[in-house]
Amino acid sequence: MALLPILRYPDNRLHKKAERIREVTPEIRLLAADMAETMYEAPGIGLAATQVDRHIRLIVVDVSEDQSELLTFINPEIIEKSGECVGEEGCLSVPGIYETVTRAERIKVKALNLDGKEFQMQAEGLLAVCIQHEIDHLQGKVFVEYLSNLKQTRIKSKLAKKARITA
Ligand code: GNR
Ligand code: NI
Repeated sequence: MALLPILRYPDNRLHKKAERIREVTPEIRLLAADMAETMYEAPGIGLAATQVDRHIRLIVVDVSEDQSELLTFINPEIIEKSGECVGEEGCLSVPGIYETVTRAERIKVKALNLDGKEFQMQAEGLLAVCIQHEIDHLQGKVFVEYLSNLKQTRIKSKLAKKARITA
């Protein structure tokens, strides 16, 4: 297993659109395991392949307190959504920034598991928010794009400044 470097906003690679996975190979399973390790180490509650510069439709999520509920979604699709839920979001690719985003409260997702088998799952609350956040990454969308242009500009310069200090 290996820890993978996480892309930091602003980075054009975070806006690439991920490709559908044609076959769940051992390489995909290894990437999913490395992504889970990277997510837990960060620590975060989700990670999309886009964030580790792999532009394929793969996400991992675990919103449990004790890292006991790892979920892997391959080619995830939201097939139903309802309600609204307003909450603070953060992102491992946008460190130190927390902003309010409105999402669907409840979703139904269809995906493949690591055996290449299709499954469906209902989610609500934080799990639903996290899955929507990760699927956005696969579309090349970072949560700050829901904010005003002014806020996006401020976040970009704040992170650029921080990168200059830490580099
Ligand atoms: O760790 C994470 N926390 C989080 C909190 C609120 C809404 C979404 C998230 S996802 C984030 C990890 C991450 O950046 N995934 O892409
Ligand atoms: Ni994120």
